Amino acid sequence: MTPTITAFAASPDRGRGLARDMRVRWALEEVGQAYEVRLLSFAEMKEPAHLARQPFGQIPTYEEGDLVLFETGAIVLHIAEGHAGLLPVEPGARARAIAWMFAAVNSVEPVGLEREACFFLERDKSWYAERMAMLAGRIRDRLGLLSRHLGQADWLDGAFSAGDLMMAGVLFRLKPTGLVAEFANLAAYLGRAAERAAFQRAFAAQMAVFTAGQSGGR
Ligand code: GTB
Repeated sequence: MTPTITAFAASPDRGRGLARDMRVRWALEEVGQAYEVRLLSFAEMKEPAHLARQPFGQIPTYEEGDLVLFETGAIVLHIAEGHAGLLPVEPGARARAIAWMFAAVNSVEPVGLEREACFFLERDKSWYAERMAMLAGRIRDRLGLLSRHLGQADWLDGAFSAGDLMMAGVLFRLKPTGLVAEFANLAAYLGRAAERAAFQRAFAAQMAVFTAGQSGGR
């Protein structure tokens, strides 16, 4: 059964691959699973039909027959559990790969989101510059420890896994801050992830939505 995901009809990132449907598209591409996309306007995201899929009125969601899922991490885990290629078979390595998925969204993404919220919502405050510097410091601390763990390895724990997919997804969104580039091994890690053919296909697919929107078609 071909799953359907939801994505922004008009992503504010203008096709830069920063919205979270990118991670789901990438996971589906990694495992070779075709998918369909339901594009939603911001108004449609808050309507009952979408709130039934995603209680917070956000994208992405994932539908496969009767199963409706939200939360990127849960969706990527479901995809990884249903197909070979994104999770190791050995139970210990599999559990560690899942731990890295959680680390991406629980230990690294939140510091980036705090900075983003400050950037978008608190620019008019007298303490803006000071807070931004403090939040950049927090990101730097997290990335420094991640960099220390990665060392000279290609991936976080053995072969590329859903843990790397989620971590690279988080780092990709942090890239415009310039903070990832401060850590050469993390910049190279992200480069390796983005060079993967599946990433490239996912990126092109979300960019095509933006391009179609620009030309008036869909
Ligand atoms: N925890 C949820 C998950 O992981 O699935 C979070 C989902 C989420 O934040 N979705 C965002 C959304 O629907 C899109 S990805 N926002 C609309 C709303 O809340 O009303 C976040 C995002 C949005 C825009 C950019 N951008 O333009 O650069 C980047 C990332």
